Amino acid sequence: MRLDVVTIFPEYLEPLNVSLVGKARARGQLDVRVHDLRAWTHDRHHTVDDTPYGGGPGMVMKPGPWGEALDAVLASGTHDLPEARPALVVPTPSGRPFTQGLAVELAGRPWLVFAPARYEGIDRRVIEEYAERLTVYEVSIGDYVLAGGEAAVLVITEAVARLLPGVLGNAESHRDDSFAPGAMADLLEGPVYTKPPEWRSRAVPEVLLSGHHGRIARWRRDEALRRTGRNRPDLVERCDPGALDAHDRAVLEELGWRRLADGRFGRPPDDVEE
Ligand code: JEW
Repeated sequence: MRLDVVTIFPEYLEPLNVSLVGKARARGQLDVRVHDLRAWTHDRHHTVDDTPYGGGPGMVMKPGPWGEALDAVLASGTHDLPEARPALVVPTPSGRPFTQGLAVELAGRPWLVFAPARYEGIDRRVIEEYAERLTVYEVSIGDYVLAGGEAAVLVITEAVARLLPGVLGNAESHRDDSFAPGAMADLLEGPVYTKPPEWRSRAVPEVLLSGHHGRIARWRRDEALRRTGRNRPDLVERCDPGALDAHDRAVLEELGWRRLADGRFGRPPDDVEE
């Protein structure tokens, strides 16, 4: 897979030299190229921003440098074949949510071009222009406000790179990752432990040392359910009732969840005295 990143902060992408992505690059599994947007400016101050039409606070990234940069990056590859065409990925707080499903989709593409913005974002005409030639993904990595898209590029790149064939070693291979579509009925994962069996007077839960695989599986599932109910009630609410066995239902009811008419579970009302 080929990845290009066009940014005014190339040094922000240094982590792509490290760890999983860095190793995939060293092995030739990933071809990563980082470009300085200011290389496609022509004024003495290498200006990439200007005031917003219509007024308002902040600055907007000018379309000129982005157009020249993206044209140059696109021209540097052979994408005559439609299936080899790059996808343009633009991080923005108003994009579609970045999920494991979208990571899988992006991992299936041969070439991703990232356009992380700064200021108040990029002049809309740039996105419209490239949407006529490429698949454009405007993506949000979460409901919080970053100062620019570079950190989102690092997040998306790591989630995508680990899905590429041969990038993960056997030791860290894909298990039933939470959020992988269909994983464990969409429950969060429970806690994990390793040696020693006692650390600072804290024992590893005895069931995990019991060798009783049935009891271990049940305990892990209970812990996963408890954690999901506490941290992600939205996942419990949309859980397919067919994915829950009688024991699961008992655990949820013990935690105060109520069974609704359709078999799904409803969140107990907050702060209601019983
Ligand atoms: C994010 C890129 C570039 C992604 C996620 N644009 C914009 C914008 C910004 C702040 C508030 C409103 C709009 C700043 N900003 C970015 C923010 C990505 C840029 C400029 C981003 N959160 N924030 N998930």
